[in-house]
Amino acid sequence: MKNRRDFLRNTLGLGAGLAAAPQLFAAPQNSGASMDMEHMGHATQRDSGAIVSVETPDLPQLPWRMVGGAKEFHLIAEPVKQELVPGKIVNLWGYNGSAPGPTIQVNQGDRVRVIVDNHLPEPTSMHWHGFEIPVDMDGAPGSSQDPIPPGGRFVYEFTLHQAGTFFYHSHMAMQEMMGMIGAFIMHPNRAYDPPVDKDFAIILQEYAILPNNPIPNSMNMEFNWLTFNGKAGPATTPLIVRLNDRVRLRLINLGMDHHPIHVHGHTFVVTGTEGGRQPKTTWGPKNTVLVGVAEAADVEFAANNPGDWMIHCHLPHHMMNQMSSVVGPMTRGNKGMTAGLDMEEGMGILREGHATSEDKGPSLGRGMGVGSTRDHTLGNGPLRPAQVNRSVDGMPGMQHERMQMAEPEVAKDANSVPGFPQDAFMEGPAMAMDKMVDKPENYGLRPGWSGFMQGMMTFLRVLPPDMYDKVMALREQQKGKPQPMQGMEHPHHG
Ligand SMILES: [Cu+2]
Repeated sequence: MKNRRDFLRNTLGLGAGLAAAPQLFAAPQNSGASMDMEHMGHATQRDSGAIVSVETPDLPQLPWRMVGGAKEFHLIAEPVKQELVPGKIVNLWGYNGSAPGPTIQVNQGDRVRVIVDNHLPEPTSMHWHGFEIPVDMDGAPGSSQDPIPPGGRFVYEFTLHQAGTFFYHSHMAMQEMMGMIGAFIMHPNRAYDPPVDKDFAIILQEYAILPNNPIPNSMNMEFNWLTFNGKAGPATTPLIVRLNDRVRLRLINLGMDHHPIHVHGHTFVVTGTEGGRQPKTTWGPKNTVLVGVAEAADVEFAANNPGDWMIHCHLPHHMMNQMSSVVGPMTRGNKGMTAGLDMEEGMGILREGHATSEDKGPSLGRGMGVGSTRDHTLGNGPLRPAQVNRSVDGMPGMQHERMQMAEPEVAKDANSVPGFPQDAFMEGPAMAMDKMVDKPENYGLRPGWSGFMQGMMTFLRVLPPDMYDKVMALREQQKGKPQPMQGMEHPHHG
């Protein structure tokens, strides 16, 4: 019973549109009706043995329609505005309004057509990473095809015999660093053994974005914004699973760094790579998997340990937001660095002293972006709520929600300890913004949790049945409603 028909039944649920079922993943049909991929996101039946749809938190699914015997998708390469965390809206390049672009899901054996329109101001080309397809569909600009000019279109079409975690991306190197990638999941003809109840995909990316500049520096190699599916903690949406679910997590990396992704509280096995399913003889216990550049890693585990567990890159600098010494005015004692220093100092490569010292110390600017809009020095001693609220008032788009300020607890003689401060002002209660990132998936988290979530970080929430049902009900209520970030207004419409 591990076949597509079961998948359809589980995806749609009984009575949830059986008439539409043939359009979903299986039989070709020619109506050309648009797909409602929303239905794919919540296969709630736990009939093990079925293939479940892959969820990509914080990213949309790409709908398709059947045209001339092929599943036809439409991708538009274009500049996008991506909100990494509340208030940090940056100019990236992506597909169909987001970076990464929407997730494509198909079945092994499908005939697939992808229409790619280039709405960028320069040529682009789409590469299908790892696909065994004819070379003229490979998207290598200059060798397999002419680049797609601005305003141009290229139609890719191929039959897919592979299965696994794949991705699509621009084959222009700098465009990759502007965000141009998306997940491309090829479901196998039969569910893998053992089958999973929940299947998630997370794309790992990194950007160099200085405070006050909304455009990433794609030439830079010092990355200070690290994202899961285009969001940095605490704006990442947690993975919600029911206690004792079997879970697959598909990690995809396209950037300049390799990321050791660590899952708390559970032991997993690596069941797949960017090349597809790996034989069971290779599965050994792990809790961290190094996802190299251009690689994918599928990991699977039994979510048998209840709690809100972190999933994060373990590179220390990838567990922070806006990690940068170039925070200009954010310094200690009103006498620190000003903006616009030379590169050595500007990049935190100091000739003397240490980067977190009294004189040089970057402060809140390394955190959530609050304060980086200031244009004069601001003491970074234990910050007081009034100071932060004044700072927040100066940020465009902010309404009434505030960061939940609390003074960090430091020892009386803290300043006499060489190296102090390290994390005292960079994470913790002073950085909490629970309300600003409020969403159903965050329901019931420990108050103040958001102060400790930055960079490539999210939660695996292993919930007992009642709590799981509660979160799912909240999520269902929110469906169809506009979902502005609380505490934010969005001036960037139209
Ligand atoms: Cu990392």
